[in-house]
Amino acid sequence: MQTEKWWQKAVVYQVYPKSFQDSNHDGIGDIRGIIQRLDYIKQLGVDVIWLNPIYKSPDIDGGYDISDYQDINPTFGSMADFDELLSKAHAMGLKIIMDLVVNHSSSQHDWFQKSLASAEPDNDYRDYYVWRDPVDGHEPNNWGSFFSGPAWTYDEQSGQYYLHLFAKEQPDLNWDNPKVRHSIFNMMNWWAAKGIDGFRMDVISLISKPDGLPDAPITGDSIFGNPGPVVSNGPRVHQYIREMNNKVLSKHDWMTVGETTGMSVNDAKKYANIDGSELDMLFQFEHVGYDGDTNAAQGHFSGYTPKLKDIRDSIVKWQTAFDGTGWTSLYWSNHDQPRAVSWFGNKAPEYRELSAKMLAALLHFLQGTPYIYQGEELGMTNNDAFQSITQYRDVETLNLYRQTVEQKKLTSSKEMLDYLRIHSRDNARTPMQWDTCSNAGFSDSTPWLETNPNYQAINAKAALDNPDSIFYFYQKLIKLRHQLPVITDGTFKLLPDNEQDDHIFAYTRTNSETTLLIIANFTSDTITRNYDVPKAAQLLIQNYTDDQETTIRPYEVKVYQYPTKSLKK
Ligand code: ISL
Ligand code: CA
Repeated sequence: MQTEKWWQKAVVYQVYPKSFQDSNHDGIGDIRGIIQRLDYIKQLGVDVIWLNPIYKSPDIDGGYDISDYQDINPTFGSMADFDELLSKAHAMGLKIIMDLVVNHSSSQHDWFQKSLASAEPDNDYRDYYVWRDPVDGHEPNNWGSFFSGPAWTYDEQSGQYYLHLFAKEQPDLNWDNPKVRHSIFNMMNWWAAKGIDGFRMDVISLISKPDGLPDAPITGDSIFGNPGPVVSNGPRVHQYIREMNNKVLSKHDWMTVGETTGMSVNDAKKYANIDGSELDMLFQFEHVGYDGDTNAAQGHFSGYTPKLKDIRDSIVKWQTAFDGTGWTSLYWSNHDQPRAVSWFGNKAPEYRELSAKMLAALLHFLQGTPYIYQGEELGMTNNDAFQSITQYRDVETLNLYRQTVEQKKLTSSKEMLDYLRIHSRDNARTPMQWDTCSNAGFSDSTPWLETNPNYQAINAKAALDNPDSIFYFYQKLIKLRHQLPVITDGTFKLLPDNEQDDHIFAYTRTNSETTLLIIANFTSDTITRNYDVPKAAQLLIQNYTDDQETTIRPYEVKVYQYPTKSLKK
């Protein structure tokens, strides 16, 4: 495997600016707040910061509704603040990648406002978006929005509908229009001139809509078709991304990561191919139980809980398929997912730190580029204090609640509230927990979203004061990745007999020099397993203080290192 690109050895730290650090007492995180905390990010040892959207936006969907791609949301600061952040980060050896949200814009974007103005052929901007006539007095097709309700909104003035796969304030851009592509590529090059280090590309697999916009299959008792499978990997998506590569990406030493939902390995390889003609890597969703989530939009709770076998099968599949043929990204959580320790680990006080470290090591010894979502390095959890819908802010959550409870698809709101405490995107968006001051040191005013009350125990200050903290465990993992080539270039192999194991995930990484053996207990059970560890093996990192060899304790993780040619004992 060729591992010469800087991003193949990099670790990324994801900052959700709204919830990271408030610097001006309005209860909302901002760019100056990030500047204040650069030392903390640097101390963790990561190489890159991915910023969720900070552009001008009415903020219907956490900034994923952009009204000006070349301006900063005043709530977050000014362009001068951004320039300062970028130059300070660079001076510290930290790169910054931005979020590129170009499947849709905000309905407040100038392009959409001009598009709305008239349906006459002389309106150049009409065709920037996807407009269709009604069919039999109804929506042009049966697509539902990913955020509940129909994917079409009617415009009285012109008598046409516009498409929005997400909220109605997020109209889909028409990528078939060369002017749209030209405008987007220009905008990207404008950011390149500022010196940013790449882009994370929001739902980039959805940009090419299928010809004729056919109805989508209806599942469950939904009245809408799910456009996901119909719109993903549309007919011209690779043509458009190659054009973007040609006109923008290939000109800069960037890293790019495409967010692509519902992707097979073979589909994914087309985007993240080794020849560099499209993107560097993707976020795919299989291991985070994406499919478990989508049922919720129909008011059905599949009861999906993460099972080791599913997660392991998925990881093995992606590790194996991409070995030598492409590059993947590695993550347990982000701003759309529940907190990793709550979903995959165990947040009970006796297991929280152990399971957070186990998850960290399990992921960080895989091949790919690891992403750490803010607070993951502290073992931050879902917010159990969310007891009422009035405490939530996320548009997906609120729409889902409206659709299921207020429209009486569910008889009680309790079921929904229980579901949201596990799955709502707001779990990941509660303010970063810095210390024991009021509002966790995030802000001295009431935060835009409630702080998780457990900040008294779980916070950055406590972590930095404790040499055994999850924070320092991540710091060590990141150092190891920088030091040991095998973590980047080694071949991944599941141990024989591990495929059906309900408790342990055990794999090796091997290059010509070094082999790493990773043994992780995904459960709270104590297990006996004999892994035939070579005599020459040394423990590289572990989350207990001793090695009981064949006895593997709750959430134990241990990583052995030995020369690849060492004899078995
Ligand atoms: O969040 C989800 C499930 O909880 C997904 O359906 C999510 O909407 C999908 O992964 C796309 O996410 C991205 O685009 C959205 C935005 O709301 C998300 O925050 C973003 O990550 C629309 O721009
Ligand atoms: Ca602020």
